[in-house]
Amino acid sequence: MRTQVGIVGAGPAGLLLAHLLTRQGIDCVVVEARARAYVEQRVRAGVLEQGTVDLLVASGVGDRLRREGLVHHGIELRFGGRGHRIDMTALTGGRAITVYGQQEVVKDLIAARLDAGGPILFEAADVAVAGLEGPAPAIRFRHAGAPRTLECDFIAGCDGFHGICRGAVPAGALRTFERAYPFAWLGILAAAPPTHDELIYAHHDAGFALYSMRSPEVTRLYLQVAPDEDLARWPDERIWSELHTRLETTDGWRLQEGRILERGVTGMRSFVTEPMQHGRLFLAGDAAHIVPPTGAKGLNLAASDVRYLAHALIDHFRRGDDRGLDAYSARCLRRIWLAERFSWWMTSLTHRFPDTDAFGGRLQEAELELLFRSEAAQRVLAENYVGLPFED
Ligand code: FAS
Ligand code: PHB
Repeated sequence: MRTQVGIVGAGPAGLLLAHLLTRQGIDCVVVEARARAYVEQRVRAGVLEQGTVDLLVASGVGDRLRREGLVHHGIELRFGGRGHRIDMTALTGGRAITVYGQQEVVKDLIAARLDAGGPILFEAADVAVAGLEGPAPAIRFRHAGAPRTLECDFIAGCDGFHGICRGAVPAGALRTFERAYPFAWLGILAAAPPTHDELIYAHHDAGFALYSMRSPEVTRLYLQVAPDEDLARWPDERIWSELHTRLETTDGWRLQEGRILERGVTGMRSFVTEPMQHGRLFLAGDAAHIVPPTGAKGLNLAASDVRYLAHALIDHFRRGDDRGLDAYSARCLRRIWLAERFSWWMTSLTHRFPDTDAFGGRLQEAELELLFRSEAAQRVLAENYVGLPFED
């Protein structure tokens, strides 16, 4: 088989790239290891930056997002039993976030691609890439039991953190930067009507907690737990009692419980690969970088990477202009490091670190107090949270 751009991975990065390229008549094929049903039900992120929403709407896959997405103009920070709202829209000249499940974005992109007759090869096995440094790289895999080779002009590695593309780059050609956190998140989806109409980030002596939602019927909640936490040690009652403890305020706000629909533990790490290109392989999304979810940046960085990559590939195929491809890695990394900094800062601000001493604990509280008092500090948080404008 032959195509212009071979895309490994049908997550948000791979699917959005395929969508943006196909709209401009660039030929591409998506090769995905898992089945469609699995990819469409995987619960992950839920917050879309202004720029991500604008991109999805402008490229014609924003109808359901606009109908069902929950637009939020602020978030709340809680500590010491008190809450403080950050009016993001007022502080950023009108920008906002939209709460819309990642799997809904994936469903919309898969539907749009199949409607457009664009190929997605689900359940591809033994996927490997080759010839990255030559003029005609290839993706090799087994599909429907038969060995297949997809010859490409370029390969987009959108196969996530545990994919094969980053590992296919010769040792020494990439440099990685990493930070692991001494905790994880226990996340639940619950059939409980939201008790609050915006997200709540709570700093508590017992650990961090996050109140989020997916719809008027479903809430999404997270608890800071030990890095190797065993879910079996968290019966429903214990999860709810811990959420009540960490989220409730002295003014009587009370969390509404409901049947737990889904639960999981997610590790926390910061990770960046430099550069994000090797020969004719371009890495995008979690294949190149990971952020702790506290800043709600994971999905949004994947979208901004492929926005730059699509522009660059279109310039290459349309005009033979390779400046975008040559600048791809540096352009993405400037935005990625800003998001890494923000995600690390939000995590440091709101979580309990086992090795924090008494002095460190007071500094954390002072940082939160500053946010309660200083509009300038709130503006920096708001600008980063809704998403910094793209620097094109
Ligand atoms: P993805 O991992 O989404 O997609 C990669 C795709 O490649 C997958 O479909 C995978 O099956 C496929 N693939 C892998 N190996 C392959 C191979 N060898 N061949 C072919 N295909 C292959 N972010 C938040 O902001 N909030 C959250 O609450 C949040 N929760 C998360 C929970 C978890 C468990 C994880 C892992 C991430 C979470 N994130 C969250 C971050 C998340 O949103 C990611 O940033 C986002 O999924 C990145 O999208 P992609 O880069 O497309 O990678
Ligand atoms: C979510 O809704 O899943 C969510 C929201 C904000 C975060 C992380 C996850 O920071």
